[in-house]
Amino acid sequence: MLKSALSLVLIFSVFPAWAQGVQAKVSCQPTPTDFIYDCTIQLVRNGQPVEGAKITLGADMPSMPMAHNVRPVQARPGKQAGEYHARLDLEMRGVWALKLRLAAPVQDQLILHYDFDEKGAQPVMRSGRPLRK
Ligand SMILES: [Cu+2]
Repeated sequence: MLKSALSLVLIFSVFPAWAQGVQAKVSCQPTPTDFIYDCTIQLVRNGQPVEGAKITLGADMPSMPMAHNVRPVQARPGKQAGEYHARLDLEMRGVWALKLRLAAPVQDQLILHYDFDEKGAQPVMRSGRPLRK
C-alpha cells in the first residue's frame, strides 16, 4: 500500500521543460535491480502531444565529469499519444543530467536534472523551478 502510494507520488512529480516549443515531462520509477529505472517521457508541443518522435535518452553526472559512460537508449512509443518509454541503467544514485535528444519531428535537445534515489527521481529545483539547460 505504501509502495503504491509512493509510485503515484512519483508518477505525478513531473515538471515541464521548454525548448523551442517542445515540452518534456519525465518521470522515473525504480526497478527491482539497483540503479535501473523505468522512465516515461511525455512530449507536448503547442499544447498537443508529439507523436512519432525519435528520442534518444542519455545520462551523465554533472558532479563527476568523465566518470560515467552510460550508453544512450532509444525511447519506444507508449500507449498514450506523445508518451514514450526508456529504461535507464545508471551506475549510481545521485543527481544525473538526462540528455533528451529529439531527431523527429523536430531536432531538439533537452537537458533535465534529476536526483535519483531508491524511490525514483525528483527534479532538481533552482529558485522554485526545475533546473534545465
Ligand atoms: Cu557518479
